[in-house]
Amino acid sequence: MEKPDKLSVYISLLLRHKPEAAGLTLDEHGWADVEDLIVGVNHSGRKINREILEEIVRTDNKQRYSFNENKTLIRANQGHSIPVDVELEEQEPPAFLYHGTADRFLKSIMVEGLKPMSRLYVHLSKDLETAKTVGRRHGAPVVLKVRSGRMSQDGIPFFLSENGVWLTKKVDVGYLERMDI
Ligand code: HQG
Repeated sequence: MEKPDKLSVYISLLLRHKPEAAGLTLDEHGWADVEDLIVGVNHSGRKINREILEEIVRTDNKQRYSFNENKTLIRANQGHSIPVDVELEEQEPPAFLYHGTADRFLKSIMVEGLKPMSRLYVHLSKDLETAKTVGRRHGAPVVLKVRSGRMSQDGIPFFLSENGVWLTKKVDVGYLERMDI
């Protein structure tokens, strides 16, 4: 059996970025049919069944996926590059949030601000440690402190995903400060 973490990466690719790779379609809210997903993943040469899928959803370290109530549909909670509306909840952010990135992006970020790049939103973490881990994915980590409270006062909306990731459309340079980590 393929290790669940590898399968999870593939499921995340399908549900966030490339559903067509397994012959899937997502509806406007990002839902895919569970049966179609199982068939599609098996067609790709990987082995999955409903039990394995439920285990992946239950144990995912970032709680990346949700089923609908009767478990006929599945979607990623956030992180999409394709334009779906996962019915994010707009919420008042804490005074500060954190963004982990790599030092090689810093120069451009300090000119352009944080942009969503290939995704729909800029992803922000509520604590420094999580941000550091996110930054490490890209290289030598750098953490930026985001004045989210001020942004919110300035009328910029924030959303909190099902799995606790803060999202916003962009962050202008004036709201950013590099941290010593
Ligand atoms: C950078 C993972 C140059 C940005 C994580 C980041 C997260 C700029 C990279 C989630 C820029 C995009 C998202 C600018 C932003 N110039 N670089 N103006 N603005 N960037 O992967 O936030 O495991 O799309 O700093 O935990 O790293 O997939 O975004 O370094 O929550 O569930 O462009 O992905 O979650 O990279 O990560 P990404 P991210 P999962």
